[in-house]
Amino acid sequence: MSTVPQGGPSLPQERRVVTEIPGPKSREMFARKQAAVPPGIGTTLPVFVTHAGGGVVVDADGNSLIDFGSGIAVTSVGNAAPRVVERVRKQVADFTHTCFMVTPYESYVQVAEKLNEITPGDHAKRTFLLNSGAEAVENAVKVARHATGRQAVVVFDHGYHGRTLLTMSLTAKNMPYKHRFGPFAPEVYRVPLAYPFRWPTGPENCAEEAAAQAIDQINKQVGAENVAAVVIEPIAGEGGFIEPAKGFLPRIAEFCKANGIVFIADEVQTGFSRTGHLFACEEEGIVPDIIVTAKGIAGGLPLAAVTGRAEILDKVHVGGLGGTYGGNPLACEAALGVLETIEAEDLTGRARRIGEVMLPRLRAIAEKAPVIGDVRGRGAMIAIELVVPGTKEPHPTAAGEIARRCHAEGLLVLTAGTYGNVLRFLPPLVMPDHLLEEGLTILEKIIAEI
Ligand code: PLZ
Repeated sequence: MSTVPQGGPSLPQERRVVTEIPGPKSREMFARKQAAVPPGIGTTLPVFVTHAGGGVVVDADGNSLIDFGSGIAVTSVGNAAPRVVERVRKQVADFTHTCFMVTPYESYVQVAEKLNEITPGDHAKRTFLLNSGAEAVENAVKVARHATGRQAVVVFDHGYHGRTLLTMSLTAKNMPYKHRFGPFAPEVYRVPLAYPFRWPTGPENCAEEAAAQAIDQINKQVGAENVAAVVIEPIAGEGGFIEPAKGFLPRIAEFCKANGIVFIADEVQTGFSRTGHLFACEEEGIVPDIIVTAKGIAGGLPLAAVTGRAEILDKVHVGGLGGTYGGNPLACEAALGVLETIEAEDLTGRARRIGEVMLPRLRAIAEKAPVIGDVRGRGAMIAIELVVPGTKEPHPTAAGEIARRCHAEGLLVLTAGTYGNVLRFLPPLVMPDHLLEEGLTILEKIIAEI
């Protein structure tokens, strides 16, 4: 065995805590980070990574952490996944960039063909590629406005769509995303989301009432005939893994269809098997007019896509869409490697299995811990919402404290939520069972302690 730790799946799949976390080497680098990088770029856990793969992240001090974050739902196939590494390695030696708009290359077209094939709906589709989720959401809105000749965009409470001017405007939460960054883009309208745990009249009425309110607000305040697009996450990610009550999404999609509104599904966080379907829209048979993807698409290389009905995307004039790096050849090869891996290793089934392990264990933990108000999610996109016991009052300090203690024990977890009171779990889909179980055991112990 090599003495130098290797990245990717050859990395020992074990939790190993050999220093305090963060250890001395990480602390030294973090001090340099504080001096060189503005504080606006926050840090969830200040350990500096040297290797990662399978279900672990290894830091500069030799600690091996169980990864329940996947770099925010990105490394679903694992870090340094073999098929990704192999393709990218070959590509980086062949050529690194030409700009697809200047002189094209085949891998971009292959990614487009593949996305046209695997996204929901069997209508004629087109795909174009960008660098980030935010850039792709912006482009989807540009296309919808162009195709409809309308301007208004409808978004939802708890929604997150990015940090650029338009996507920040589409995002619901002020702190930290919007605070003092205005003025925001015009013609953005926000309507209620069917949030079962917090719906005033209870979860049973949530879908119907929320949809009725949303549609009423659109009709009254905007006018359906002025709406270019509705943009929605099939499960709100940053907002706290809120799965809209069943029936809500189909009702909104139906309203869009009846009124010539482009239904845009933001599957940046939910896409590529994360929720136990290739795309989360499949759960309720939703066929979006445009689907936006990023994150899990390319194993961490920057890539995002807009895939939609040919008759919508084909309306934009020649040269109206693009960007220097969009669909970079390294990122396209990575995406092809990801798609091969998902198929070969049945990662969609694997995500479902992760949910089947996590949900019952978390529900059992919640029964003994009144600080857990809700356990929810699908596949490998699972969360617990923390509340002041006996109430529904959000408890962000409990979420922060649990996360801090998990980190100290070598379990990397992320927080989320409009109220900052959600712990979210996004393991790589290739995480071995023993690490998943060990992570849950640590979580159980820490929750019992607080
Ligand atoms: N749409 C649904 O989840 C990115 C944000 C991390 P980019 N979510 C992680 C942070 O704090 O900046 C996201 C998303 C959904 C769009 C985006 C934006 O994707 O690739 O970060 O631009």
